Amino acid sequence: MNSQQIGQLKIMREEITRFMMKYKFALDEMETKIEILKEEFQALHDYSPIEHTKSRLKSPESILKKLSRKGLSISLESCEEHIKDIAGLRITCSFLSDIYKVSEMLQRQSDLKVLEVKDYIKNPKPNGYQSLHLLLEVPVFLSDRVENVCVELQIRTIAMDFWASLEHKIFYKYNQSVPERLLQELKLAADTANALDHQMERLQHEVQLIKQSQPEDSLLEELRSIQISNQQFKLPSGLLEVLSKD
Ligand code: 0O2
Repeated sequence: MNSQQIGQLKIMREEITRFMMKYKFALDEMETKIEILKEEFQALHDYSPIEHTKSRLKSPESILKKLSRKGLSISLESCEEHIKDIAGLRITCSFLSDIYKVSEMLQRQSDLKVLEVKDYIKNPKPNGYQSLHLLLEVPVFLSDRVENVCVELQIRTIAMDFWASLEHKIFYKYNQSVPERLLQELKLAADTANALDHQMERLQHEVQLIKQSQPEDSLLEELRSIQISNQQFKLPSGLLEVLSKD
């Protein structure tokens, strides 16, 4: 490689780094938002609808492959315009209804712009794939400008995630040409996962009802303390009397 080519490589590397960084920052912003929702819910409702989150940046190699597969031109502008999952974030929820709760909470945030919603739960893919997909535009405040960056968000239950991870592995193992019998079994497994999600949803409602009819003593004990993150605070005794005087 001659010195001119090395110079060009240096410039290209810097451009790609800048380009990828803004997607990484958009993921950081989203992860903070989700962590806040999670902690707030946990503190106020003693329960979090979010089990865990996972984020990833698409590798330059996968981005290139996707552009070629779609017959698109190879440039950073083309990536930005056509590849919407460079920044990908997956939220795994405990229950089906939590998926829509989390999605609504995020869609209500005024700094986020919803570009697209694909509901593969109401309309599962023919293979049985289920998840709620959102394309969101996130403002990223850089040193000299604000960039609106696209993030693909997938929200699913633990059962949906379990199925999708296995299906993904099987597809890779068979290099996409999966035997018909396996495809049918995968579809059956997706139906089972779906039935499990509905059963868990019903159980969760029952547990909520039991919690509401908790004995007064243990309820009072619970109401006398506040848990914020990993700190627990006891409310001062006599606080209710002091407050009710005002
Ligand atoms: P990876 O490695 O997870 O990133 P697109 O291909 O994104 O331009 P499309 O089809 O409109 O176009 O996207 P869609 O339907 O929103 O789905 C994109 C992502 O959803 C996939 O990303 C997967 O992560 C997931 N997904 C969609 N369908 C399936 C499925 O049938 N099985 C599994 N396991 N995952 C699915 P990538 O880029 O394919 O992969």
